[in-house]
Amino acid sequence: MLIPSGLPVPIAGTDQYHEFHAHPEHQYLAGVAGPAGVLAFDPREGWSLFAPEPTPDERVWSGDGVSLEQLALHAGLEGAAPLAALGPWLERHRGEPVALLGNADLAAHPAGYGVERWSALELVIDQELSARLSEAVSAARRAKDVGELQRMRAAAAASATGHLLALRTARAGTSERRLQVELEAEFFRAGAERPAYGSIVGSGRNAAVLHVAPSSRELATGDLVLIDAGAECGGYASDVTRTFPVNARFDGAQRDLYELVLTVQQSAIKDARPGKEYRELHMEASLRMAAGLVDLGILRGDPAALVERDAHALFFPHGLGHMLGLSTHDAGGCLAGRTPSDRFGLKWLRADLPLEPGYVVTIEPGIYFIRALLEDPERRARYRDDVNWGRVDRMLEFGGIRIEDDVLITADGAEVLTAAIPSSIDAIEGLRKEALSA
Ligand SMILES: [Mn+2]
Repeated sequence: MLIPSGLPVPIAGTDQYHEFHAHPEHQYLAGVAGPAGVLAFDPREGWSLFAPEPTPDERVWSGDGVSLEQLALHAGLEGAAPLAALGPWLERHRGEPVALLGNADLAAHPAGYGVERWSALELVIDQELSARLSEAVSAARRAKDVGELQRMRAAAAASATGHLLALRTARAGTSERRLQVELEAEFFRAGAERPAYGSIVGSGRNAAVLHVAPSSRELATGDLVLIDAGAECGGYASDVTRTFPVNARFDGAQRDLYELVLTVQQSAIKDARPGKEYRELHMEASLRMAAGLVDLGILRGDPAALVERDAHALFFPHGLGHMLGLSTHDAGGCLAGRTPSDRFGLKWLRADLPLEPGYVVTIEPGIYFIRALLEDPERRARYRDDVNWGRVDRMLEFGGIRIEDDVLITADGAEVLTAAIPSSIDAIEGLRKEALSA
C-alpha cells in the first residue's frame, strides 16, 4: 500500500509554489504533512515513511526543513527513510499488486517522488483494493479521538476570536476585504496556522453568492454581512458562518428571515444525536424552512408538498452541512454505496450517514435570494404557483443569511464546539451596538 502526500504545485512566473495541502489520508496515517512524502505498508515489513531531504540549493532558499528523525518521531516510527530509498523499496515489490491511497499523483508524476522508472516496476494498481482501503480509512477518520478533538477545539476557539472581532468592529464603509484581513489576522493571533478554507465575506447582495470571495465593496447602512470563515489548528478545520446587520438592529424582513434560519439551525442541533441519519436532519430542516417561508408569505401551499417538489431549494439550495476534520469537507461524508441524489433539493447534500459519537459535522442552513435561480425562466414556470413572485422580485437585492456551527456528536446528543460565537438576535444586536458606539 502506497499513500503519497502529493507534490507541490508551482506558480507560473515565480519560483514559488501554491500553499501545500497534504492529502488528508497521508496526514491522518503518517501524522506528518510535508510535500512529496510517501507512507508505505507491506504486510510482512510493516510501515515505512519516505520523505525528501533538501538539496544544498533548497537549503539556501527554503531552509533545512524537518529532519528524518523528527518526521519519524511524529509518525510514531523507528525511522524515516530519504525519498531515494523509495525506488529500491518499489523494486523489491516489482510486479506485485499495490493499493494506492492518498494523492494519486505518484502514478502520474513518479519522478516528482524520485522514482525514475515507474513503468518498468510493473506494479499493478488494484483499484478495487484501493477503494476498499480508502473507505476503511474514511471510516476510521469519522469519529475523532481525544487528540483530534483538542485541535478542533483550538480551531473553534481561534475562529471565535476572529468572528467576535468582526461582529464588534464592522461598520458602514468597512470593505469586505478589510473584514477578511482583520478576521484572519485574529485567527493567526489566536494560534491558527492558516484559514481552513478561503474566507467568504459577502455584504448586501453579495451575501447571496454562496462562496463569494471578499471584494473591495464597502458595507452600507442597511446591509446584512455574511462571513463564512474558519481557522485551522494542527491541520484540523473549523467552519463557521455568522450573518449580522451593518446597523445596530435587524430590520423587518432581515429579522423574520434570520429568526427562521436560526430556528431551523437550533432544531437540527437539538435533534443531532447518535443513530440519527444526517439526511433526515436535512429533510426535517427543509420542511421547517418551507413551513417558515409559507408563514412569511414567500412560498405558497402545503410545506410537505413544497419540499416534495424542491420548492424550498429555490431559497435553500445547499445541504444542511458536512463532516468536518482534517478537511473542511471531511472524509466519508457519504456512506459507501450511497450516492447523492440528483434532486435539486438534495444534490448538494455532502453528508449521508447515521451519526455516531465522536463525529463532527457542521449544521448550516441558509436562505438566499439568488438571481441565477430566481430569474431562471424554467424555474419560474415550474414553481409558478408555489412562490409569491411579486414579493420575491422586490427582494432580489436582499442577499442571504447562513448560520453555521461545528457540532460534536456525544454519547447522547450533541455539543456545539463553536458556541462561543453568539448567534441569537439579542446577542448579535448587543455586539453591533457596541461596534457602532465605539
Ligand atoms: Mn461549511
